[in-house]
Amino acid sequence: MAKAAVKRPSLRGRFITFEGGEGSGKSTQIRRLAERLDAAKLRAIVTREPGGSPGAEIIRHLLLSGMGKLLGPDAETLLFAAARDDHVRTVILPALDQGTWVLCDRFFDSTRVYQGRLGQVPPGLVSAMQRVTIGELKPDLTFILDVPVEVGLKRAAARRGSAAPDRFESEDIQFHQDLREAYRQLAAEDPERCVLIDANADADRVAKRIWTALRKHLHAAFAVASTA
Ligand code: Z5A
Repeated sequence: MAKAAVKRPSLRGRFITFEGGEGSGKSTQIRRLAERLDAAKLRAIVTREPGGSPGAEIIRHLLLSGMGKLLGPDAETLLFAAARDDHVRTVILPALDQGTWVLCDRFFDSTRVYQGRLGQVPPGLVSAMQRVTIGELKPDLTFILDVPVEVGLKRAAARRGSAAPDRFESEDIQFHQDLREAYRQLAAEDPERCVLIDANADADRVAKRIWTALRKHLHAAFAVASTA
């Protein structure tokens, strides 16, 4: 007798992005999550934007040096888009298609927040870039790490030591406050995909919050897929 078909979530890898302001702890938490997935025998890669592929890393260098800023906000946005296009085509999509999880430090939400909401690049340009670079690709889950501005800047300054601040680290305090607010708004507008994580705690505690949220989200996604 034929078995009743059980619908399962597809074998495509999961796409998880991390967002947040300066020094919010994204890189630290991505590493922690990758270790946990590894212990759970799930294949995952860690990548970042801007960058993540050889071509995009060259553009990253230009952007963080401040070269993009000199060209003006629209051209700088195009540079972020060019880097993303290469990264998505050569790294993210092939990995997801092979069933590998992709953990990405920043993605399209950074363009929406930094260039769109704060940089005042016209929404039409931001959405056109989204269509061209990522099409239908959307993260399955986005963690937005939230810390008070002073805490994030203090952490970033301690890590930087005597090195010069980069293009974004050099922005004034008001910029960083607006940034935090824009991310909190984003989380409120898209609660199915975005989880706001209180990241003003020690790294172990933040990692626990992320793991709990991930399990909850996956449980919900599995339940939806098996009743669809
Ligand atoms: N950008 C954009 O404008 N548009 C776009 O489309 C994209 C990006 C994709 C890339 O910067 C810049 O590009 C970014 C936005 C812009 N601008 N900024 N700023 P980046 O890649 O060089 O840096 P970042 O993404 O901002 O991350 P970060 O500054 O490296 O910080 P982080 O990854 O969030 O934090 P971390 O490295 O994990 O931690 C920072 C320090 O704090 C470090 O010493 C840790 O050991 C410490 N830390 C971490 N967690 C904790 C806790 N819980 N307690 C205490 N200390 C901690």
